Amino acid sequence: MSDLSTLREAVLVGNAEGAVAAAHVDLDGGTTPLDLMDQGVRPAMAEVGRRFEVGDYFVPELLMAARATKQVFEIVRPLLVSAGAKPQGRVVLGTVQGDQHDIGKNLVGAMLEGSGFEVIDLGVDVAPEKIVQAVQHTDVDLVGLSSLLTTTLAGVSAALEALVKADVRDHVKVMVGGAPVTDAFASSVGADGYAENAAVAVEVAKRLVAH
Ligand code: HCB
Repeated sequence: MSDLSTLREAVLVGNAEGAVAAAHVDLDGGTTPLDLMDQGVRPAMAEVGRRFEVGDYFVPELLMAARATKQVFEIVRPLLVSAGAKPQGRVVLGTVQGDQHDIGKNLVGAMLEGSGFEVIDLGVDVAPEKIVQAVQHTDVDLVGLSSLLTTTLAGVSAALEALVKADVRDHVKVMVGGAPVTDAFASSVGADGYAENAAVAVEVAKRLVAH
């Protein structure tokens, strides 16, 4: 596997063309699609976040890095999905209300699809009622919620509360993830599982639908 430094640097400076070119070189050199995202793109995005936090980067830099990441993901997604296995279950995915971040959710979705899950992606800024409707109207095994902002962690609990209130909480398992989410938070809001990355999300999903 290459050291992915060219890819990381391109993402970091928001050079989409350079990131795509580096991704092709890395994949041709034997890097797996998942390693490309988890060990190349993800650390670069963490550094983008750090620079934003300390005031070196502003929203335009975040957007440029996100654009570079999305273009890399366009190459990676079909590779992850074509790895497909036997049907595992149906998952509803969504980024919670008030939150627009979707790169991590999309990666989780592609990995789940690649592992044989059917994924219904509700998108970003998903209201609790929309999650309830998806569970009521579709035969869903698992709900996967994503939250990237500390301010939208409340959206995770709101979604879980809405499922309880609609009397459908027992019909599905719920997995949660995203940068500010922790195992302790997941337990505190009554989720069934927590995943810190897309590979773990697949393991957690498999475990939860098996019970
Ligand atoms: Co955003 N942003 N952002 N942002 N952003 C973060 C999240 C900060 C941490 C940056 C920082 O300050 N260090 C910060 C949040 C601070 C906080 O709440 N504690 C922040 C902020 C403040 C904001 C705005 C408020 C900025 C502003 O406007 N002033 C604003 C909010 C907009 C909104 O949502 N309402 C904002 C906007 C943006 C964009 C639009 C510019 C862009 C998002 C583009 C997009 O997603 N389409 C953006 C980005 C790119 C980031 C960072 C830099 C990267 C996020 C990312 O894509 N990571 C992020 C910094 C960071 O996270 N370190 C920063 C890469 C993916 C692959 O990792 O962790 O998302 P991931 O997903 C993993 C993992 O968590 C898990 O698996 C994934 C794959 O391995 N997982 C799940 C995720 N979801 C799961 C669900 C499951 O069920 C299971 C597992």
